[in-house]
Amino acid sequence: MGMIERIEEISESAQEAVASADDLSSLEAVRVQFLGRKAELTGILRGIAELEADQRGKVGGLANEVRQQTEELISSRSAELEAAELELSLVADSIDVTLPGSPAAPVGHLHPVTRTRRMIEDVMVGLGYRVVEGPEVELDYYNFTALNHPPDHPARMLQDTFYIEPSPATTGGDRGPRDVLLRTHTSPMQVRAMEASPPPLFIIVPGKTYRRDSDATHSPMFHQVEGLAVGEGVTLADLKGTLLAMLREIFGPDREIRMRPHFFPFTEPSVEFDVSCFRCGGSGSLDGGDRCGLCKAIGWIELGGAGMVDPNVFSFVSDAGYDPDLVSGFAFGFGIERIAMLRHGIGDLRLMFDNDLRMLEQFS
Ligand code: FA5
Repeated sequence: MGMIERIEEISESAQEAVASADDLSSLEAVRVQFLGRKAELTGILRGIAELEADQRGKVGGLANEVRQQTEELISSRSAELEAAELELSLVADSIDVTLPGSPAAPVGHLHPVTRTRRMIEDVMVGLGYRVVEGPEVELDYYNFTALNHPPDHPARMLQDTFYIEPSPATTGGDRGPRDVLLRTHTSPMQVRAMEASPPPLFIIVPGKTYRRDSDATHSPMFHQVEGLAVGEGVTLADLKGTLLAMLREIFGPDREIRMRPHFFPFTEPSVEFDVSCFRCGGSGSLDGGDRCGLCKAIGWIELGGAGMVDPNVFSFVSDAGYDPDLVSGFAFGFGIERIAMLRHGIGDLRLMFDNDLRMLEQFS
């Protein structure tokens, strides 16, 4: 076979190979095969000089023409394949903007106790009170002694209180086995706050408290909010007005409150305070005449304890400027769970701490 025929054959196979390359990498293989350094056509072109003189022009001309043609074929095929690949990837990556968006990742929400605590804080900050917090691991001195609990007071008993073995490393070895405890109420912060700032003082203290209790309305860990107002001429009437304003914000503008005589070692006089029932409006019976189950037909719901700060308590903070002849004050304390249960109609306090999402998700 002559050179010319061979070049024509190469040309044909190159055309077929280019046409059948169906992606860019097989096209590159075709280019190497027909135009690369070791390709037959490259060899022919390289050997032109050695040909007979009458062959050189024809063979050289044809070989160059075929080479050029093949280059052009490859580059136009390459453009075609690139366009097709782009098209494919556009289709594969396309986003249907008409589809509904993915639902937002579920975010958590606040626990009913936290929501209720924040609501109480908002109301009290609105009345000019400062929110302060104190230690949950407390000294007997603040939890009991400085709050005028005599040494044999029943609240100090092991059955009521969680005592903590004091660690000599943190207490310097000078604390006995009954000196450190989990605070049983938020009242110890009354004394700590008065030690820290002179009167007038208006604070509320939300926080965790601990007692050896467990039933449908009592849990070993629960939350209280303490309130303390000390200044010149503060009276029991101020206490009643403050509680009324707070409870109307929480339970509605038609609520009334009442105070009943009670006893706490650190207030004198002491009261328990009730809010008029917001289900029956205080009448004890519902519209259809049924007995109101929320207040047990009493018309009032008990919320917490309060009273005028006992002068003996001031004597523990006289160095900080609390002179019972010059200042007076009131204090109150109540359970946050109790308020949350009433607001949301939750029947068992323990549900708050079971962490059952079926219950908690109802408050999102
Ligand atoms: C006190 O703790 C006083 N420190 C309140 C006080 C403050 C009086 C300032 C005077 C001046 P009491 O033990 O009654 O009082 O508790 C107050 C409220 O805490 C109760 O009305 C109740 O709502 C809540 N409470 C008490 N024990 C538990 C418990 N185990 N679980 C849930 N809530 C509780």
